[in-house]
Amino acid sequence: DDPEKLAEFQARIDAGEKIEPKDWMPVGYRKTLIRQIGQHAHSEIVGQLPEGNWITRAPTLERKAILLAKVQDEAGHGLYLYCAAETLGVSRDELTEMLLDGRMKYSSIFAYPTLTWADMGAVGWLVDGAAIMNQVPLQRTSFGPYARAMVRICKEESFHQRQGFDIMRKMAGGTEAQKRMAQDALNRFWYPSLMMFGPPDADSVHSSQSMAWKIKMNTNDELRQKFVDQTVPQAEFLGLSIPDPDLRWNEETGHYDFTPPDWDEFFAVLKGNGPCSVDRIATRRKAWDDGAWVRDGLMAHAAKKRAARTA
Ligand code: FAQ
Repeated sequence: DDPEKLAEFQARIDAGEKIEPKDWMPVGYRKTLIRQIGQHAHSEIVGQLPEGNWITRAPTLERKAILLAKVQDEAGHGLYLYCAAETLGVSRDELTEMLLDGRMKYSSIFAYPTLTWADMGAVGWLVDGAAIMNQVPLQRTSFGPYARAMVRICKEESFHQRQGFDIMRKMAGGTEAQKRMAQDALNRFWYPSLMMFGPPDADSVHSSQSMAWKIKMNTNDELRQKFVDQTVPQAEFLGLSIPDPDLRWNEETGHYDFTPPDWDEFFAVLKGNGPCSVDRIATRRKAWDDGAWVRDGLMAHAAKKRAARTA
């Protein structure tokens, strides 16, 4: 990249200007955005699977309708994000192929199974809670299409988080067996939720450049701490305990001290060795292959229309 153009670009970022698709941008900026927005889109789409698993088994018609709407929202989020990525010159087909052949990732959280109905509560409360914590600052991210997609996504995520908390409240205030299910869901989802914010800052390869470009607005550890500080009082309100015996309020720092996740487990999940990793990609591959005739049909129809117009 031309150093003069780079300096001009950085000055625009520093002045808080939005970068739009047709503007000049450094190769690395474009590449980082395609990676982050693409992985975010994949996460929304793969993220439908653990919850989709419970649509037919929701305990009431009302819960079923709510869950169905939530899962549909995740599909919508994936689509806005793929569109934002496409403005950078990559196609949805290429992004999907990169997910399926392992060149792109999706959020580690979705490599974990959803075993009981209480997990729908834990996913909404903790997973959407962590997603919002990360995405609210991204509304101010420097790339216009990404920032604008985040505005709508955050509104919907905040509804999702509240529906999850509502399930937890019902379960935690229910029978002994229901309370046990709620506690078990919290036990299993706590650490995977903390991992969603990414590796510790010292191991975060992209953070410093991404923050200089305002692609990321906070470090991984900052957001993780904010999430813990927000979530512990909510667990107390529910009468549930966070599965961390060393968790305590630190008067001096004004934050909770907590035991960090098992980072070996996190890196194993990133390599595709999570409990549901193989299944998630196989499901995505099947959906992609099964949909080929629809994509082919649409392309053939568009070509026919084009030919009719030019004839
Ligand atoms: N999972 O240098 P960093 C949702 C990778 S919300 C997998 O720190 P970065 C809503 C990272 O890609 C979930 N991989 O990376 C929903 C990099 O590898 P690479 C999605 C992870 O990008 C709720 C390497 O580790 N949200 O879906 C993870 O600066 C309920 C080094 O890490 C977003 O994507 C991870 N957790 O920071 C849907 C938000 N963490 O690419 C359904 C936007 C790190 O070089 C139901 N993304 N890696 O091969 C971000 O804010 C950032 O990308 C971070 C990671 C913070 C996730």
